[in-house]
Amino acid sequence: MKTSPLSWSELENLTNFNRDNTNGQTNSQACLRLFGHQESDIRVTLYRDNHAWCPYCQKVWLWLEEKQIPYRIKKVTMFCYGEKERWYKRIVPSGMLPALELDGRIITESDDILMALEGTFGPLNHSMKDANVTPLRQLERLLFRAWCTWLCYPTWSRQQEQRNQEQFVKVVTMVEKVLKDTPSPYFLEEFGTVDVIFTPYVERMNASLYYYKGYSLREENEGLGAWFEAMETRPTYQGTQSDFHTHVHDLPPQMGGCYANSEQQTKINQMRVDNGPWIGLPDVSYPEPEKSRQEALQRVIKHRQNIIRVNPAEDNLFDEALRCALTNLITGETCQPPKGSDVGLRYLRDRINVPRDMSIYAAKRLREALETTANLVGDRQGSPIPIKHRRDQDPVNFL
Ligand SMILES: N[C@@H](CCC(=O)N[C@@H](CS)C(=O)NCC(=O)O)C(=O)O
Repeated sequence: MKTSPLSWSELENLTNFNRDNTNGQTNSQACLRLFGHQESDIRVTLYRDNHAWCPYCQKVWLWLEEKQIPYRIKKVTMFCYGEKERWYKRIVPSGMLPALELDGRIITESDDILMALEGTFGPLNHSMKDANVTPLRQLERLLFRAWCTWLCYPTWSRQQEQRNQEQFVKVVTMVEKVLKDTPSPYFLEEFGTVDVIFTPYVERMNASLYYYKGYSLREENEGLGAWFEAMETRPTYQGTQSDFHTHVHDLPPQMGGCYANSEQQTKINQMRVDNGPWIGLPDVSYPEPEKSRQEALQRVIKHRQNIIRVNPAEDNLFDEALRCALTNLITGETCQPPKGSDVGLRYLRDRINVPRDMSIYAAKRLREALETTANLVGDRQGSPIPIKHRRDQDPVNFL
């Protein structure tokens, strides 16, 4: 059944998504995390990137959340999507992220940050220097290098592509053996530092290899599959977790390029990640939270003026089209958008970021509603997502 678009105030009445960003579950929007402490107890400030794209920042972020250390968050722009803040360059002249201020002292390099944190607050179950941890940290770097070699360099022959894949799979087999030899789904006998260290890049490997190489890391490897599932039982991980769509399009400018192979499976996976359906992709396996649609609605309502302003479509036209999509999102009814709005709807569909804007299921539902609504008026795509930079995501437009 087709319906007419709800007004902004009607839409507002249909969401009561509410989260205490400061003391509640891990989330990307908070600038202060207290875990029930007083602000005066804070000894730590984490400088991380605005969009939660930086893997080294995710490592420190996850550690702080797991240990429930009260901290402030200051968000900084990465070179690939905007201008580095001058105030940050005064603190860290290279502009590199993450950085941490601990009792007034600035520390850079994520491993040094974790070591300083554990020196002050105690280790996250295992110390970075533990004899069992050191070889696993080396294994993580080995896996990282094999992934980069496969993903980030063009190949000139099928054999070369195959060799790079085999080299990666060889290291994955070593990872699988470690996971199999422990009594828990984690890297050691219980969750700890090592899992935090593996998380950012294994998450990015899972996304990028699915999309660029037709290879599903999580589904093809039992140990890693079980590890992902165990990680997803942790609200800390859920709060920092990104999705396939976000990663496959944030990685190319950060990595200096991601190169697709010519497998049929790669084409199928690319279609699916870009055009949906997004529910059911192997980027998440915990059950969908009840309020995912409400979360998506609440987040769009909050930023609607900027969302409409940056959209290439004319403001009034896009305002109506967006309300059509949101009406579909929250009521399930299809709602005919104005002619010519397919481009604008798909432009937004392609620029929802997880977890920056909303959590993983909320984003999937919002993309689905935008696509369903766009499909009622046409099949034109939004302007292509750039691969050399992501200035289309400059946060100054959302201040
Ligand atoms: N070895 C460093 C690497 C940090 C790093 O490469 N950070 C990147 C982001 S992932 C960065 O800040 N690049 C500058 C920028 O993108 O603005 C660490 O472990 O902290």
